[in-house]
Order: sequence, then C-alpha cells, then structure tokens
Amino acid sequence: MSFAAEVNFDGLIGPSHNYGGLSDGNLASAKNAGDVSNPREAARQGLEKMRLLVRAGLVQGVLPPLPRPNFDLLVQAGFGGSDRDILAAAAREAPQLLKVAYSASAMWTANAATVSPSADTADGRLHLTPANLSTMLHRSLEHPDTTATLVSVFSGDEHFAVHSALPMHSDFADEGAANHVRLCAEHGARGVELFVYGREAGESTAGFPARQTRLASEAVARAHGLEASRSVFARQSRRAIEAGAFHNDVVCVGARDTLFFHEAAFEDTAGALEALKRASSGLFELKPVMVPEADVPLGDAIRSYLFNSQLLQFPDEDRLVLVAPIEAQETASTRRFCEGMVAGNGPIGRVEFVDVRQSMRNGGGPACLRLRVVMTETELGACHQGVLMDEETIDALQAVVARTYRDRLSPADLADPAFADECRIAREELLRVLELEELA
Ligand code: SUG
Repeated sequence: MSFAAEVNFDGLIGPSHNYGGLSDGNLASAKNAGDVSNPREAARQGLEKMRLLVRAGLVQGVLPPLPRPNFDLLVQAGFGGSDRDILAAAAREAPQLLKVAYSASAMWTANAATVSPSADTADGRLHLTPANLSTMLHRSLEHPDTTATLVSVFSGDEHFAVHSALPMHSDFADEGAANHVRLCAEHGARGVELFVYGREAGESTAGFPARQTRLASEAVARAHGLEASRSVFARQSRRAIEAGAFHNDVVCVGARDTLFFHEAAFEDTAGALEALKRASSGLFELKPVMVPEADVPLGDAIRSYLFNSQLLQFPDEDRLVLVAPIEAQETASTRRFCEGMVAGNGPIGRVEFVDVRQSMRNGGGPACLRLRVVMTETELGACHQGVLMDEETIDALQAVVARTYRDRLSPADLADPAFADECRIAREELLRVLELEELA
C-alpha cells in the first residue's frame, strides 16, 4: 500500500451566484428563489472554509467557476446577434432561461464527477467520470466545461483516466460523488465504494425527482474497473427524497471506516449495512453511526444539513472531525446530537461548525462544495499544481473576489448586459491565479 492523501477540491463560487429557484426537490432552492444573493460573500465563505482545512494541515484543491452566462444554451434556444442582443432578448422573452444560463451551480463540486482512487481500480490509475447532471436543466450544462477542467487538472494518461460523461438520458441520470461514498482502512489502501441510487433505469417515480439511476452507478463502477466484490449498490429511500434529500449526501457521509447516516437514508438499511460488511471483509471493520429519527427528525436533518458535512481525518487528532454547517449548531436536535456524539467514544470526536450560508441557501452545504480525490504522492505531483491551495493563494483569490464580484445580485440584475463582462473578467483573473488561463 502506498501513502495517499484525501484532497478536497472545492468549487470556487462564481460571480453569478444567485437564487434562481431552479432545483425541484431542493427545499432551500425553492424557499429562497428570487432573493438577493451576495456572490462576494459566498465566495469569501467558501475560501475561508478551504483555509480552515489548509491550516489543519490537509491538502486542499480548488476548481474554478465555469464560464457564465452560458451563451451556447441561449443560442441553442434560438437567440442570435451580438452578445448584448442575445442577453437583451433572453431577458425580455425568456428570463427563466437567462437564470439557467447564469447559474453558478458548478460550485457544488461533489456533483462534478465520481472519483475512484488508484488503489481501487483494475489498471491502477485514478479514474474520474464527470457527472452528466441530466435531471436539472441548469446543471446539465456543466459537464462539458467540467470535463475540460478535469482534463487540465488531471492531465496525463499514465496516472489519470478522465472519462466522458454518461449518455444524456434519464436512464443514465448521474449526479456524481454526491451519491458515492468510499470507505477504507487508510486512504491509500484498497477500499469499498458505495453507490447510492434513487431509481432504476426506466422507472418513473411520482413526487420529487430521483436524480441517480442504478444503471448510471453501475456504468461508472464498470468504467472505473472496480472489483465487483468491493462495490455496493444501495437504494436511497423514497421517503428521504420526498423530504428534500435530493442527493444521498444530504442524509449520509462516510470517511475511512465510518459511515454516518440518518435512519431514513436507505430503503433497506439492514441490507445496505450487511452488503457493506461483506464487501469490507478482510479490509477493515465497518463503523456505522446511525442517527435515529427519535433523536433527529428527518426534517431537522435536512433543514440543518447535519449530514452534508465533511468527515475528515485531521493530522493531529485520533478521531474524525465533522466539519458541519453552522445551521446544524442552530438547530436544537442536531446540536444536541453532536454534543452527545463527541462526548461518547465513537469514531467522530469533534464537530467544527462553518458558515457557508450563501451556498446553504441554495441547498449546498460543506460537503456539496468539495470533490474528494484520494491521491498518492506521485499523483499529487503529476496533477496541475496551480490548483493546490496554500494561504497565500487563498489570499490572492480573496483579493480577486473582493475586487471583481458584486455584493448584491437579484435575478432581475441578470438582464444588465454589463454583468456578463464582469463575470468574464472576474473568471479570467481567477484563472490567472490558478495558472489555468487555457480554460479562459
Ligand atoms: O443541484 N442547487 C444544487 C445544490 C447541490 C448540492 N449538492 C450536493 N448535495 N452534493 C442542486 O440542487 C440551486 C440553484 C438555484 O436554484 O439557483 C441548485 O442548483
């Protein structure tokens, strides 16, 4: 087994962060639709969360925002002429589409891709499959640019395999790592990969959409060359989806040998745990931490986003640290649960609360904002170095954000033609800091 680090690649929140109300089944997105957002503050909060991990001695990466507005969408929708003509006509005739074209949703990099570390794959390479995000129109626009970013960051066939997104059809609906958990003894050791899906291909469900199919999860596992005996496919409970858990990571997070989840997360909890125990035999002993409904009602879990936390091994601590949204401290049941949990002798020894409220108001907590990539030292040395964060680079990005981002953005402001130029200039400056000008 070679040494490996878990690198969190956070999405750098883009200048067009706004409350579009675009995600059916995402309660926060619906509740805050039309509100005024603060992109500058959103990006600041995200960068300070990254700083916390850098200071803790973890390896932290960043993925830049995608180009917005997405003119391709507007042209495909029949708008033509100059950029200004296109924006003016879209604002007049299709304001909903303009919101879609401006969405900064790529900030939630847990949905950028599914990642299998080289310790798990047949060819010994690190595999990434960009998620097609086919269920939501605004998110379905992400994967071509996300793929380009991943190819730039993880370049070189010797170590990395960046696959194409799955076919754009609802049978292959894929939301990436938000429905995927990797468990292991040590990051560098062979692990078990848990894929959580909400429906079968071809199955139609009433109510809120199930954004991941079993077929999509299986296709990713196959492409990554995972061992069948070390892969588990479990169905997310319909009840969780109907309560607003549009991704499994709203009710479940895992790290190392620990799976922290709500009682209502899976359709068949006993079956899922049994399968995980079987898959991990000989590798590690699974430590499930199930939160009962009686302690934390599902509604509180989803409102507070307790489970949408980062579960991390800090270098100087014996037990895992849960980096949770501040809303989980402000919600009585989840705060009480956390207090009891850390006072006990389970695998989670501390909870650190962070303020990512701007993202939370669109349904994105600390876990949504990061893509976990377990990397060996060689892989770390082979990837693009400009995206690996230290405090100076975070300062440099903060300076760009402070200078180029608006601190007030309402959906009506998207009609301002000057805003498109602002977004382009801000992104170009960020790309310069990250030495990724090729993506401009
Ligand atoms: O896909 N919100 C995102 C939130 C994604 C959270 N990610 C994870 N759970 N991993 C979504 O629903 C809202 C955009 C808007 O309404 O403007 C949005 O896309």
